Amino acid sequence: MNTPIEHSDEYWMAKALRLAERGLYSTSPNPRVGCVIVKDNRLIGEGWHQQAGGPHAEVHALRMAGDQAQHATAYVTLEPCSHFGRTPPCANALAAAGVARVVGACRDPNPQVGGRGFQHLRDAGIEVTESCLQAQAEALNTGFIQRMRSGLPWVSIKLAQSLDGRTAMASGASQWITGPDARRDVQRLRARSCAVITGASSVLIDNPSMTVRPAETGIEQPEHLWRQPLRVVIDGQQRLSGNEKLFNQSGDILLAVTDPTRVTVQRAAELGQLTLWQSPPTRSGKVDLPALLQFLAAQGHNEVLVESGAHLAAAFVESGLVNELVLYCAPTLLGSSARPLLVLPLESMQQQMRWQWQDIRMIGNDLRLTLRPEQD
Ligand code: AOF
Ligand code: ZN
Repeated sequence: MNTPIEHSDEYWMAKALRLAERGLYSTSPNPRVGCVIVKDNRLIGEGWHQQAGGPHAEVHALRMAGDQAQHATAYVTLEPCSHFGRTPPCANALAAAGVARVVGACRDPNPQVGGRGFQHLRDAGIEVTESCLQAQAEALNTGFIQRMRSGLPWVSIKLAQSLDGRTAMASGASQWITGPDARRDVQRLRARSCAVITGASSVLIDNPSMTVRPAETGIEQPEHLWRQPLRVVIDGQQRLSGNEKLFNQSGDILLAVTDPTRVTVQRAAELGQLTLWQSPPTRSGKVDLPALLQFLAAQGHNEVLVESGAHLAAAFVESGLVNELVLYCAPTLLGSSARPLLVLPLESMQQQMRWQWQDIRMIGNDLRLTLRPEQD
């Protein structure tokens, strides 16, 4: 008889990571977390965190394992929590269930946890192994980790360009440069984001709804887990009237303004879905983007997606607070009078802004290029 192969810690952690990924579109402001419980080389429990306020991944997995959890090994993609939040500490639950060993992928950067979860387990006599598939686990929660460490959300800018680097005709017309598959991919980007930011110019030109349309995403998840990202509209000059499409779609809106006494948007305010955010004064008289991002992080927003025109996108890039560019490139030429990708008046080679390729793939008939700022 063949002896079954003893699976490695990485094998089981990879399973836990796949479970965590199921929470990609639903856990915010909480992180995406998965857990499997293994005994005698057999999976006896599994779970993933679905929604803030609901049970953590470990609790689901322990429930499934029942009494078998005694002397078993638990694989968790994030350090088990040690605090009483909306739910009681998972470190206590693992110890109470008699688990013998815990393998963790990464530490919880939440200052309420920050190593105390692992310490609690060790104090309870449980063997703890850390940093198993750490990079993969951290990649799943870049937004949560950054918010906890720096008080800023993870900022992605999505742009769609032609082969010659243009984003719209001189008139502003841009529908459509990329194909339906790329646009579906953008829906998925929105769906995983906590907030989507746009500017008044884009609203006036494109009249977008800025919503997630579940049927268009191709994402399969239970109905109750769907949520809409907060729609943030930067309207420093108060150019919007309130008759634009996005104000008439249900879902929360944050209007970032410089002078709230001049706000004319009434309808959404009457519907109770509009909040005003007044920017602190800046020298340029424009909305203070770093302050806006700090505010969003303080409200629990892990990942924000900027979907705007060439001016606002450039202002975000210049702020130095962009973590990722997601650039959809269509195989079409829009010509030299069409609009540039970013309005960045750079003059010398010393001023160039270099990026690093993170990922390149085809989405339908377009390319999706993902880049991150070059680290010095
Ligand atoms: C875990 N397992 O599955 C998750 C954890 O308000 P609560 O009780 O949901 O706590 C939220 C915090 O718990 C969150 O900020 C993060 O530090 C941790 N999330 N921890 O052990 C999980 N989702
Ligand atoms: Zn927990």
